[in-house]
Amino acid sequence: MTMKVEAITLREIQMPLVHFFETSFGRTYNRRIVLLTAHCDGADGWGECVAGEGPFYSSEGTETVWATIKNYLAPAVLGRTLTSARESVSLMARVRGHRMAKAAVENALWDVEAQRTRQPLWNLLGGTRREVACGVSIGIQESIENLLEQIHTELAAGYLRIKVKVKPGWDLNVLERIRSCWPDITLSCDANSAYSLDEVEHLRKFEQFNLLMIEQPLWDDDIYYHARLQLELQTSICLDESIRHARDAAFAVDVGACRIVNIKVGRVGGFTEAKKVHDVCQAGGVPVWCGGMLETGIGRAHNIALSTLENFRLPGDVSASKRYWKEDIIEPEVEVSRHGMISVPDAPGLGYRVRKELVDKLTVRKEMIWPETR
Ligand code: OSB
Ligand code: MG
Repeated sequence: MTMKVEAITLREIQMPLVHFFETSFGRTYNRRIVLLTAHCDGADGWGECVAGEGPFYSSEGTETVWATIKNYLAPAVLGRTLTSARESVSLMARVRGHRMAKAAVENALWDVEAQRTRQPLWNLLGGTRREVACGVSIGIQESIENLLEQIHTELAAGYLRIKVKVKPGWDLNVLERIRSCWPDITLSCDANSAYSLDEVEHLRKFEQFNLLMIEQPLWDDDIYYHARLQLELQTSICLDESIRHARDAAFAVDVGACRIVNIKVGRVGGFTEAKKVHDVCQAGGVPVWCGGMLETGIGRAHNIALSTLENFRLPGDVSASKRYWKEDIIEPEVEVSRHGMISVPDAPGLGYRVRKELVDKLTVRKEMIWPETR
């Protein structure tokens, strides 16, 4: 199998969220998402860039991703004939950082490779699970009552783990109320770096709520101080932002900075690196789960495929399309069973059909990029 990267289409689509999503770094109502199509000998592969609108979760945002793909990443792969999607990694390696932009390109090529070799993406990635376990991530709300109502709805829908966003002022009071309603549910929290090391005594108070984990309590670029904090806490720390690649994962596992890792394929720069992070964690006895970035169905399909790997042992943040979108851009939409599971599709490639007419309707800019004529 070979695939020649003949052209790449970049698009920005805009989609309003069904409900705003608030974290310790800000609130989002409308997503501005960069989608990418790799055109290779008659096969079209889809990638979704998971960068946020602005550089708040990470340094990337809709605008930087567009410019980086257009000016550097697309030219690095266009006109090349590849024997696997993995080969695109070394072609793009000259560009430092910009991992979410790289992942959009690489992951579209994995879709092409899966289609061309007539297998579902999960199988090409080396997955084994036929269904994946789902949790939900619930943002900061206008009131605790609103939050409790949402948790009630998600538990009734069957989700297996509730994660709530926390920040100073929206933490102990919130966890207290949740636990008084539901003493036994699997519960975790995500601080998105809202605390610092002088708040160890405050973080110690989280222990009473019997959390599955505390996600990214400290700085987004830190591993060492998380190790210091983990020594002080019984509750497992999970790292998200801090893990940019497999070396970070190896460091974090070695120094005991976390006992759980959140893998986001965009954050680590694509499927090739995500698989390495998975393997490093597995070898170190650290279970992983798949994070989410408010993706459309395309990113969601990629996340589902990744979650079939063996060491994805905990429920992920990958949940049903309808929690985010009035109408998703894939068919069928992602649905979650009464038991909180997504069944993994078997069709070649993504396993879902991209609704191109709807994508066109949502597109606010589009550019097709061709190989530079030399
Ligand atoms: O930290 O996991 C995070 C959303 C945007 C940015 C960062 C995060 C999140 C989520 C939402 O938690 C996960 C999802 O439902 O897609
Ligand atoms: Mg997180």
